[in-house]
Amino acid sequence: MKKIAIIMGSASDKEVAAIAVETLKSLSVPYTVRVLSAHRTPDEATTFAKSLEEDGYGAAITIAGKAAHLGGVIAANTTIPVIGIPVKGSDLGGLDALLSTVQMPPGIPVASMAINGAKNAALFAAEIIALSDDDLKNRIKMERERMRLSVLEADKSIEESLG
Ligand code: RP5
Repeated sequence: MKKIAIIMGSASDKEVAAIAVETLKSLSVPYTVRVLSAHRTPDEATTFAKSLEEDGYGAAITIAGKAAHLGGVIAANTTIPVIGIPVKGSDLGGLDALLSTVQMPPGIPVASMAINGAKNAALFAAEIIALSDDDLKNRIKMERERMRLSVLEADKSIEESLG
């Protein structure tokens, strides 16, 4: 199975990365986690991005706050799909990172998730890998079924308590 690369711009993004890791683990998707900064370690980030495809990665998740250029830098150096998670910072609430991630110039796409949207980033990356892996596709479908049943259960208990 292809692997997912999870790249965070700083160790301070660890809590967001942990949610992506937990989601990939629950689907038994192999992953690697790195701290690589577009600004502080640009050479290392570029080198890692350039080797993604030959190292067996099928998608990359980038996690960055503030002037979040990490997704763009990784995407500029690989043709595997890049999914960006803008991180909520203390000053602008993550709007800065959201706009930096989503407003890529035509030609180098980054699929931006919501601010701190680590769960959906991991699910989206897993769906990309699942295009060529039916077992993984079934595990994703089972997870959706579990969600459906939990909403039905919530509906039932709300009816009992407030209905
Ligand atoms: C970004 O700047 C990182 O992704 C992080 O979200 C933010 C702040 O980084 P630190 O100053 O906490 O290292 O590059």
